[in-house]
Amino acid sequence: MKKEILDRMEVRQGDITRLDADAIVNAANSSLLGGGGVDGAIHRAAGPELLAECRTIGGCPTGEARITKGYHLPARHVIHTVGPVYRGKLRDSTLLAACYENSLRLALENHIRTIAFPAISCGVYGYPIKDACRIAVDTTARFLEAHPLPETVIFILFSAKDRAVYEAYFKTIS
Ligand code: AR6
Repeated sequence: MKKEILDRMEVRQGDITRLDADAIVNAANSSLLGGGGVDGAIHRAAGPELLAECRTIGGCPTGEARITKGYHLPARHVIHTVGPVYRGKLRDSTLLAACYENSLRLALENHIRTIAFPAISCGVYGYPIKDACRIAVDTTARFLEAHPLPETVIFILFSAKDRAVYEAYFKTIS
């Protein structure tokens, strides 16, 4: 993969709610009214104003994305996307790729320079991390090839194990 594209992607380990980025991505459910995992953590850190704005949106289908403000988060915006529940079908990968593509498109439209993604669908929704990582990175790389924004995409993994999966994949494509 081209160095200019690789240089626009970063892997980190940590808590996405602490990240000072133009936008962080939330692995939401289709109600957009909160839940557990990273969704619960984002709502807790952003405060009740985030839920109030989400209520005005009226939900989001799987694979699509919606943008809100970040309220009390260090991040200025939250891009909420709904990953697929993993069932081992081809359609799961199409929907997961759509989450990345649609989130990046919203970022571009909103002039976002730095965006951070958690491992969408890799918690409660059961997507295997290795497969999800490939989809996340390949979809993002294709988008970055075609667009000047976002300038930087951070993949932020909660566990050391998941970070190692991303780092190993980047080694294979560098
Ligand atoms: N920062 C970064 N990553 C995190 C954080 C955090 N603070 N907390 C968890 N993760 P999940 P899903 C990782 O279950 O599989 C919710 O209830 C976590 O280790 O949050 O897309 C929603 O409302 C995992 O790798 O999201 C939906 O109902 C990844 O984030 C449902 O869960 C995603 O795990 C969505 O399930």
